[in-house]
Amino acid sequence: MLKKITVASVVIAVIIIISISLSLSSDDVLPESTVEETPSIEVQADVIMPTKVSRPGCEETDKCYIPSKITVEKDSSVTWINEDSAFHSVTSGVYDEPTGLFDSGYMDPYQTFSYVFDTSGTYDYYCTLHPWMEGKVIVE
Ligand SMILES: [Cu+2]
Repeated sequence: MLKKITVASVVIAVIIIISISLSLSSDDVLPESTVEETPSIEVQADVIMPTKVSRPGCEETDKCYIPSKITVEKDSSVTWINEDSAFHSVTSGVYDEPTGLFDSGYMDPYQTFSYVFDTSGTYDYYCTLHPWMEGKVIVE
């Protein structure tokens, strides 16, 4: 009985030592990455790509980009942020027919993309990876 308890406490001690050393080593890595990522968290985005839009369904409630339609004044910039865990893009035009005006390329999670609209008009955009993701910028 006593031997079992001793073995068990040795196992627990080893687990504790391993978890402490793991948390110490991850603490060593954290400060650097935290410093670099802080600015992007403070970015105020105008349009959000929310979670789970990489699967169809968001188009039914028009929430693949939130808001899916945004109106700005001429010479204003619009900033998008990818809050999903999957890649997305902000690409001018409609699916398979990009206009070439702007294209974010594949955006990593929490990456942002901005574009300044210097001409009035209505600009459709979409995600090159997910055909159901569509949005619109209206420039007045
Ligand atoms: Cu997408």
